Amino acid sequence: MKKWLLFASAMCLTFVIAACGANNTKEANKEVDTVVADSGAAASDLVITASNWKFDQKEYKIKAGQTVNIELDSIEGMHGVQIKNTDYTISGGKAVPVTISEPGTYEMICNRPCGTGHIEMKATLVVE
Ligand SMILES: [Cu+2]
Repeated sequence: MKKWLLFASAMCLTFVIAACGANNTKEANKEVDTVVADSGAAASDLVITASNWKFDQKEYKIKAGQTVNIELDSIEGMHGVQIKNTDYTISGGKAVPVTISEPGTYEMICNRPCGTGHIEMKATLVVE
């Protein structure tokens, strides 16, 4: 009789712990979703989405002499953007006002060591 009681309480405890664990995971996921949604609402004119190991487009276009708020969204891995031949670097979470007065083609590279495909992370910024 006592053994049964012990077994029953052990089962109850296991169930409670499992339920708590599941709730925590759900809440953590919810928080991450909210953060992503908020960063997407920032006032940026151009969002570059980076993943392992590419940017979402091969080519981005902006107008010469106009200030464009460029934001980097790393959806997989941690990346950064450097616009070559300029002083601009863009890291995640915040839009950077970029003004390039000289029309031309600028190479953009990932400036944050991010793994095996890091050196292949390149895109072109066309300033026209
Ligand atoms: Cu990288």
